[in-house]
Amino acid sequence: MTGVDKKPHPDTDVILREASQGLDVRSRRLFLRRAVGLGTLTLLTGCDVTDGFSAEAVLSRMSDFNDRVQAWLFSSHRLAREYPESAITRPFPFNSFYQPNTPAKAPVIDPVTYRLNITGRADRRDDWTLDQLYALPRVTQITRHICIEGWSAIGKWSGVRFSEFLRRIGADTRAKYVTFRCDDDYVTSIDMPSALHPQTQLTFWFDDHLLPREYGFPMKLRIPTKLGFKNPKHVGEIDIGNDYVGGTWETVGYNWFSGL
Ligand SMILES: Nc1nc2c(c(=O)[nH]1)N[C@H]1C(S)=C(S)[C@@H](COP(=O)(O)O)O[C@H]1N2
Ligand SMILES: [Mo]
Repeated sequence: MTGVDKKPHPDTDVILREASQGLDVRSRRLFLRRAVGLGTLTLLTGCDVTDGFSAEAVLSRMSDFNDRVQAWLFSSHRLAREYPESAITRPFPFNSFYQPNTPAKAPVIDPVTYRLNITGRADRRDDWTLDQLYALPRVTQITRHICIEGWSAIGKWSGVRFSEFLRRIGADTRAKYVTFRCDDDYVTSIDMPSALHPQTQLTFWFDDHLLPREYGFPMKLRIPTKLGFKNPKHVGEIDIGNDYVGGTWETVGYNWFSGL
């Protein structure tokens, strides 16, 4: 296998409760049964790998299966909970894939020369300057960020709805994936329904200030319906296409869908 730590998340109960919030009692029970079922399924298959086959191949097929089951179970209309200002976690935690895992190592990006590149299946693939991006219609959310490593925190993020941005660049929304390449060489990709989810946000402001360097300057994608590692910071290129690219953590075994 891959050495991915499978310890239960300390906030699991809170997260499941919030994900099922707003559903009637019947749907909530169904949701919880399915959520538990998915975990059990993975566990059973993990234990089943005893003969001939490569464990990695089986598990990666299992993970693909989970992705499809989850995409089917959790419609793109389910909303993550939003919180009041008083719930914001201060200071907000920092996390990175590079070592040492410290804000001092975060990439230094010049706001004047920075350009966002658009590649793949979009009609308008011109580069964007930060001033052009800052002029887009702005929305704000206060939501919980959940890291697979076992912590969560509530933050306030502002920017443009990603669905609105995709509309402006004439993205082919029938394409399967949106891939994000970041200026610290981090990569992740998401499915199109998640990209079009109303709370998925291209974020330029954090807690009413320009996104600080350590939290992803000049831009991150905020997806409150997905785990933290599916929220790329320092985004430099957005690619729309049908080829599965995976991502930095996905490649070492984190489940690609990782969300609702
Ligand atoms: N470019 C980039 N994006 C990234 C990461 C990273 O190392 N580089 N780490 C991911 C992980 S695992 C988490 S938990 C969050 C951390 O975001 P934060 O520093 O704002 O808490 O960013 C995600 N996006
Ligand atoms: Mo994370």
